[in-house]
Amino acid sequence: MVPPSLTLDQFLCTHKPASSADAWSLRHLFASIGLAGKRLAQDLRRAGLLNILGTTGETNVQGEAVKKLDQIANDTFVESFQQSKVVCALGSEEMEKPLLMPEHWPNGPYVVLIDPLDGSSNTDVNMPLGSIFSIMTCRRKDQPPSGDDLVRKGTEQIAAGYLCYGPSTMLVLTIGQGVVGFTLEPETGDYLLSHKSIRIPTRGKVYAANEGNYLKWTSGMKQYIDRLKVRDKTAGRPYSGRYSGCMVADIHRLLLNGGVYLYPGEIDKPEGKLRLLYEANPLAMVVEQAGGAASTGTMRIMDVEAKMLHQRVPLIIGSVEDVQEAEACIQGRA
Ligand code: AFP
Repeated sequence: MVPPSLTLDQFLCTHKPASSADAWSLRHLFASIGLAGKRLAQDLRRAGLLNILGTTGETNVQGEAVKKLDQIANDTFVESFQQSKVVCALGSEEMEKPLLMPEHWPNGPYVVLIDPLDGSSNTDVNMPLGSIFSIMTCRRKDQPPSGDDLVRKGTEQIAAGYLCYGPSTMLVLTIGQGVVGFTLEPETGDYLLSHKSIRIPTRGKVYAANEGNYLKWTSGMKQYIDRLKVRDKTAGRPYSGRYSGCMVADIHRLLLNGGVYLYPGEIDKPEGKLRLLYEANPLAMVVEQAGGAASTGTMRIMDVEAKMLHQRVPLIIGSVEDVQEAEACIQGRA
């Protein structure tokens, strides 16, 4: 008889985080992330029936039209973290300013950054979506959190991960001891351990990039993408293009099969589109913990100095050899 899979909570009871984080409060934090994910997955499954497609008519701090589901996702996570009482500061793609909860401090030591709904352009067309989270602890033990507690290097993360809303809902996470994946069992509402130790292959056969931006790219970036299309049996080329509009779904594919996702800087916009603190840093921690790499094209993502809550950064992420090759082209060394 197949032994039953561990639940998320059982896993966190039996696996100590690499950091000194308190296991009880970390379980509580992940339970609140899991709960928000379940509620969101339920809404997404019935979105077309609930009048929650389309936009709210507002524009967010990124200058993007806010989708109703963006707002619902943000509210769902905020509510879950407030109920958990273990989060004392929260930053979100959908909130211009951080949400400080000093009433939860010091017993609630966690500082969390989220992209509540990744891939918003997919909401109304029933395509994959995701939620991304980055977890740190309050820097100072002697004073309640401030906004600065959120704006820190990726190397200060103690845990990170994402929810992927695809044919099944998955929660993929790291607590600094490798990467694991849980699949949501809709019947019982449990997250069950389905991927015990995710290791990304050192090289892949797939690339994910919005080639509609090709003419805006630097010559090094163009050279790299052109190279992936040239037949070369030994290097397993040409690579296949797979770009879903949802970075979480694209990176989930790479984690399991290898390859590279690229949202590079552009000649007129060298910082690119993606946000450092709640998109690039958490996915970089997950991919590195799985044996992969994450770069700006010239430096490691998690070493990037954090200066602003909604700071943007170019992102090249995936299999080590693919990222190194992209860096070599971008830096004119290839
Ligand atoms: P949204 O969540 O604002 O749709 O952005 C999604 C995303 O951050 C990432 O998930 C996609 O890979 C990328 O941006 C899509 O951007 P383009 O539409 O410019 O290709």
